[in-house]
Amino acid sequence: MKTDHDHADPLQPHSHEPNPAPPSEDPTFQFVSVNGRSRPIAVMDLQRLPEVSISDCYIVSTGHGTSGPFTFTGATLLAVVEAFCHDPWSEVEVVSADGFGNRIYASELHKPDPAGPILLAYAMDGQPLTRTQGLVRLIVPSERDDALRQVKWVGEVRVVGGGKRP
Ligand SMILES: Nc1nc2c(c(=O)[nH]1)N[C@H]1C(S)=C(S)[C@@H](COP(=O)(O)O)O[C@H]1N2
Ligand SMILES: [Mo]
Repeated sequence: MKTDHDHADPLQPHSHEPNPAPPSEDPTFQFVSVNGRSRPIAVMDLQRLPEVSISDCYIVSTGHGTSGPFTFTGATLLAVVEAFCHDPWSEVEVVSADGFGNRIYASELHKPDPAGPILLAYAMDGQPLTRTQGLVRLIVPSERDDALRQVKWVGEVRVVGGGKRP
């Protein structure tokens, strides 16, 4: 039987691994714009954008249970894309150095779920995220599917140009 996870997109993985071994100690990630230009973004750059905190976030995993509730703090992914990309765009790929990643559609950013907007979080419960916790982490407040969208150690944010549709 086909399930939601039966597709070829590696950014919508069907297997899930908590992967407790962080690939890097450096929270800086590369922002790749629609035109292919790449620039590094450090936590300090995220902190210049409006600070958003979302309470009652859970990291849901079948493997090791559910943890939380946490309050994650960061910049919204929408604010990051709008600050650093000035071309029309339709999707954002958020990928970790370990290859784990997620695809986010513009519609999800423009019409946030009632659970809260999608964040690039740099703090949890008022403390900077540690290497083990994910340094800069994608937080998708609405996601309850084995934490498949809660990308730790964001290494690259790639903006995909307009024209593509979910
Ligand atoms: N970079 C990266 N992020 C990841 C994963 C991963 O393998 N690599 N696994 C995901 C899965 S399946 C789970 S259950 C959670 C575990 O997060 P935790 O260590 O905060 O509980 O991280 C998610 N984010
Ligand atoms: Mo998971």
